[in-house]
Order: sequence, then structure tokens, then C-alpha cells
Amino acid sequence: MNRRRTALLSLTALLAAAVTALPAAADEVEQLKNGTFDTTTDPWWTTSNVTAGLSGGQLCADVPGGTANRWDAAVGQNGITLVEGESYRISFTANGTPEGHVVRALVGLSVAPYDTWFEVSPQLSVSGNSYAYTFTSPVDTTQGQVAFQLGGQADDWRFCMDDVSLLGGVEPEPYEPDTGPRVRVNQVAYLPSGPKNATLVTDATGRLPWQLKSAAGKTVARGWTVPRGTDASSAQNVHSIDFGSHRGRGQGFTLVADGETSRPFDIDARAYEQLSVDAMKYYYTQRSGVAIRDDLRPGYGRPAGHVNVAPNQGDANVPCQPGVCDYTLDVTGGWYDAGDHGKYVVNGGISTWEVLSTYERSLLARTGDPAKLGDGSLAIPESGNKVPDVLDEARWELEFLMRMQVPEGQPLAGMAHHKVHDEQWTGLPLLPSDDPQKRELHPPTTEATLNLAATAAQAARLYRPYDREFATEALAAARKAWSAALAHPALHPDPNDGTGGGAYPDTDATDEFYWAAAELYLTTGEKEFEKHILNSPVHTADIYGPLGYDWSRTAAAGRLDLATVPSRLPGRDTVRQSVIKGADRYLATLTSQPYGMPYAPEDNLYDWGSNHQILHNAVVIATAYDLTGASKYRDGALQSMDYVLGRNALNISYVTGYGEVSSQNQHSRWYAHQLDPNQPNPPRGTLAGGPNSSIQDPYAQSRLQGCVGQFCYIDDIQSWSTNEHTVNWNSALTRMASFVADQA
Ligand code: 9MR
Repeated sequence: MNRRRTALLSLTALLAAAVTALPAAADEVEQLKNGTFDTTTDPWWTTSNVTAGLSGGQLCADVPGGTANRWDAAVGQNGITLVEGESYRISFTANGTPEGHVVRALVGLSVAPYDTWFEVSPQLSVSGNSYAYTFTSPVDTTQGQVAFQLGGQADDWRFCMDDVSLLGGVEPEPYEPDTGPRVRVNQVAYLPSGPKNATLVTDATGRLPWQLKSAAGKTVARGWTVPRGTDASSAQNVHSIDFGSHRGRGQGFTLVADGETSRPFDIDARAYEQLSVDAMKYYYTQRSGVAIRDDLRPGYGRPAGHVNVAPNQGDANVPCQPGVCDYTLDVTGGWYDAGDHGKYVVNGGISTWEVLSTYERSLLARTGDPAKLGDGSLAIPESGNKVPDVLDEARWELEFLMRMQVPEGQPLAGMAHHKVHDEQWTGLPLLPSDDPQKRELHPPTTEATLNLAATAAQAARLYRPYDREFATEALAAARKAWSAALAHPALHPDPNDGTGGGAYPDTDATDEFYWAAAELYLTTGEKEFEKHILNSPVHTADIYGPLGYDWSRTAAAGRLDLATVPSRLPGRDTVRQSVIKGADRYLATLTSQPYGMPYAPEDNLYDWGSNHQILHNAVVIATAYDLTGASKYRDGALQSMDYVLGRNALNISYVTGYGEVSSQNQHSRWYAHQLDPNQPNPPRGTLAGGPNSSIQDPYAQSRLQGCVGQFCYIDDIQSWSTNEHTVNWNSALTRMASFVADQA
């Protein structure tokens, strides 16, 4: 048990003690019928494969082994009323025979989309235990459900429960994240030659002394903190610490101030070599349409997903949504977008661009080194084929993107379907190969088509030295997509098309046109594309806003490439200056932030995926370094990583497996360790989405109401709006980790 668990447990114990000491409020009301099973099991239901009855005053259920999912065998009660904002205590006793089976107890919606508002998955003993938890309902409903899901386990077993209660009107149990020591550092590593900054949370208003200690406890540097007042992003009183003058390399340093000792960190570049590889390796385990080899990713092997082997309906001949088209397409392959089984051209495009741009930067930047991403670097099935592994990996997605193009002879030929995914949302955990849902193609959109045009055009120049035929095919697909988009410039995705998969809505394709024109121009040098670039309002617009570029704001993808990839574009110097100006703005933001990140969203509203937006603002700063060689940009880009790796209000590294305490329960259907101990956590190098002020998911809503900026995050698998992982977020990490590794 690590320190964090212990602290959490003792906090919970304290709170529980405080709660039991209070007299029961008059309006605590039992919401369940017959939780004591004295004479009957009514009105509890079971799935048809479960036999339940009374046994010694409990409800006991015989559960068959060999079902695929947790919800394939269950006992529950429906018709429960919950009131938004009210707190409830769910409690029960339970035992399981033989020892060690897991029950998933949840409170959620009894009808589709089966939202979960609270859940736990304790491992049961034969002798039995009592369980009690408090949560706050994020909704008003009369269709609530308390369910005990018992399926997804290999052998037959017997589950018994008693004294099941859902008490309304209880005192809320405030959520207190365990934020550990008040000295906040990059828990992974600072570069010996790089900036070294930390943040101290303290009530003190005057400056305080700090010491940097070696692993052996020897003070190797000392200085004074700089009081910074109340930090808007966290509402904490903070000081900043600059220990950049220390350049000695080593492992296990700590920073001490105000009686607190930070989590340990290295002063060494090596961690970034590893991180840039791990962040890129993330993509192999996201692959659809092929078995993931356990010898290449020990612990992560799994059968091929969505290849038309039951229960999958497969991606080999996918029809459109009703009324959208009357053909089917083979859209096997590609990367799963995130923790869901959807595959989206819009998001797939920007992710592929950024993976390819990481490689392209390594070819062009003065500190770049393409060998680091070369053949054999990623341990993927194609390693050893003499093609850089990064290109092999990106090709897995590129070929899928090209399969999403509407074939010749069909209406809208050359356009790309926006996305392919399940007809309905599915539950967790669910391996891709176990997904029984029907898959559907969604209408072609201008945005998807231009994502395809941009990435296929970029691919054409990068793959040419290795595979002329593929490069030619990619360029042809890009040209076809470009022409189709010009003919249909405003076929936008339906913002309400979000059942079974994300909507990825967008109402403006001018930035996608600009980006696609830029890539086509950089590859072909042709006048048509040059003209489009020079005439686009996006070319001279101020595009470096506080939130940074992402899947819906793609102008920067074009601008950064026009600034860095050689071409004869008239006015190219102005383009380069615009990147530098953007970087100056992000540097100013970083300097103003006591936590040192280049991110200060309007009204302190952290956006969905804020971590990758911070990294994207850092990419602009890093690109200014590549353009100018000025050390302030190098330092700013390096410093931006500190936030993601632990120098933040929650004292957490958002990259799995990096730092003493890191995110590990990212929302995922197949890295669902939190729900099923037999499944893994996400692989090392997986970035969590991070604080999201809008807390859109029910779980975050039940825990984080009223959160300030950086605190709107919870490392729980159910929090899909703060804690998912996605291909477009890891690409930001990939690009920045590679940049940092190159600065050693
Ligand atoms: O990352 C996306 C975020 O910017 C949007 O606000 C949100 C709602 O449309 O969707 C996010 O993307 C999710 C997608 O819709 C489905 N796969 C998981 C993605 C990450 O949460």
C-alpha cells in the first residue's frame, strides 16, 4: 500500500467517524424496498441466468461462470427516485463463494444509456463484509436503479447480500483529494541544463527559505521563495521557487520548504528519451482490426477488435446510418479514438498529423534526430522492415482514414465519412473484441474530408523515400478529398449525432481548408494551393488563443507547418513571425502563472482535455525555439512539461507510470483495472485529459461540484470528461516529449 492510499483511507475513516457521530437527520429516507430479505426477495429482479432465493435471511444468487460482461448476470431493484444535489448512503453486507469474486455495486439509470452515478467493485470474502459509501446524485430521476453486477467471471459462484439500503437526505461527504506535500515539483525530471521551477502552497505571505536535497539528504542548493499571492487557477496562496542555478545531475532529489518535502525527482534527461518512446508506443495498443501481441506489450495482448468475428459485428462491411447511403465500406483498422470503440476521421486526422509532425520536426529542426523514431524504436510488428516505426504506426491510421472516403460513382464521392462507431453506447469494461453492437458509418462532412486531405498530403511527402506507391496513393486521395470539399464546403457534422460515439461537432471549416491547403502546397508546391493559402482569412488571423489548437481549431497545424517545412511561399517570413508572436503570448501567460503553465483560459474555465491544450501551447513555444534558437523559448517549452508531470494543484503526474503519483484509472473499456483486477491500467506514457471545469460526466458531477480550475479532475474510470485518454491528447505528449528529449 503506498502513502497515498494510506492517507486516503485514514481520511475516509475520519470522515466516516465524524458522520456516524452526528445524530441522524430527521429527513433521512430509505429509498429501497425490502433490503432485509426477511420473507421474500421481491421486488428485486435478476437476469434470467441467475437463480436467487432466500437463504438464512439473506438474498443468495447462483451465478453462472463464463459470461463476458459484468452486466450479463445481475440482481437489482428499479424505479428508484433520486434528487439532484442530494446525498445518499448506499450500504450492504455481502459475501461470495468461492473466495475472491468481485461484485460491481452501482446506482445508475435503469434504461439506456445506463448512466452510472456511483459504483464500487469490492472483492468479496466467504465470511462476508459490510460496505457503506456516500455519494451525491447529479440528476433528478424516477428511473434509478441499484444493481449488483455479477457476470464476467470464469467460474460458477454464489453471491449473498443483506441489509441493502439506500438512504436519502444524508450529510454530503465532501471530496478531499489527497494532494500530498505542499511543495509541487515535476515528479519525473528536470533537464540539467534546463529551467527548474516549483510551486509551494502555503499560508505564509513573506518569503521562505528552501533547500534542494540530494537523495542522500545533503543540501546541494538553497534560496528564497517568491510569494505570488492567490493563484486564480487553484484558489491557493502560493510561492514560486526557482532552483535553475543548480545543474548537477542525479536521481531522487527533493525540495524542502515551509517544513514540507516534495516528492522525489531526477535532474537528468534520460526519462524523456523513455517518455517520448512510451508516448508513441501508446498507438499500437489503440489499434483496431489486429490482435495486439503480448510479446510486444506484456500484459496488453488482446484479440483483434471489430474484425467480423462474433460477438463483433465487425468493420469489414459497415453500412451507413439509415438513409445516409446504400453501400457498405470496409473500414477495418485504424486506432480506437479513446476509451470507446469509435473511430473518428476528424480526431484521427489531427492525431495523425501530430504524430507525423513529431517525425517531420525530427528531420527539420536543428535539435531533431530522426534515428530516435527509426526502425525498431517502438517494438511494433513492423519493426525491422527498414521503415521508421513512427511511419509504420501512423500508416495504420492513414489507411483507415483513406477507407473512410466515399467511393467513386457514389453521391459525395471523395468526401470522407465523419466517423464509424457503435449504434449505442456500451458499458465498461468491454474488450473491443467483445463489443456486440452494430457499427454504422455517419454522414460525410467537410471537416472529415479536409482532415483526410491534410494528413494524406503530408503523408505523401514523408513516405515517399520509403514507399513511392503508398505516397502516390495518399496524394491522390488527398487531391480527391480537396476537390470534394471544395464542391461541398459546408457539410458540417450534426452536433446532436452523439449516441454510441462522440459528435465531434464543428460549424466552420475555414481552418480545415487552410490546413489542408497548407499540406497540399508543402507537398506539391502547386499554385492552386498557394492561392488558397494566401487568400484565406485564416492565413493572417490571430489564431493563438488561450485554449490552443485542437481537433476543431486546426489553423495552427497549417501555420506551424508553413513556418517550418521548407517552401517558396511568398511572405513566409511573416508566417514565421506569427508563430513567434504566438509563442511570446504563451510565454507571457506562463510567466504570469505561479504553476508555470502556458494556459490561462478565459474565466478560468479549464476545457475538456486541458492537459493537451497546455502541451499544444507549449508546442507553439517549442516551434519558436526551432525557428529562432532563442533560449527563452526552449526554457518555456521545457517548463510547460513540469505542470503535466506533477507541478500542479493536485500534485499528480497526468502521465501514467511517470512520477511517484500518476493518473492510472483513465476512462477506458479495456484498460479497466479499476473495475476488474484482471485487466491492466493504461500503458506507461498514457496522458489523462485533465481538469475540465464543465465536469460533464455524472461521476465528476457527484464529486467535484464547485471545483476551481485545476481541481476539476478526478482519477476515476467513470470520469470520462476529466479522465479519458485519446489519440489526439497523446499526440501532444508525443510531440513535446520528443522535443524535450532532443534538448538534452
Ligand atoms: O475531446 C473531445 C472534446 O473536445 C469535446 O468537447 C467532447 C464532446 O464532444 O468530446 C471529446 O471527445 C470524445 C469523443 O467525443 C468520443 N471519444 C472520446 C473523446 C474524448 O473524451
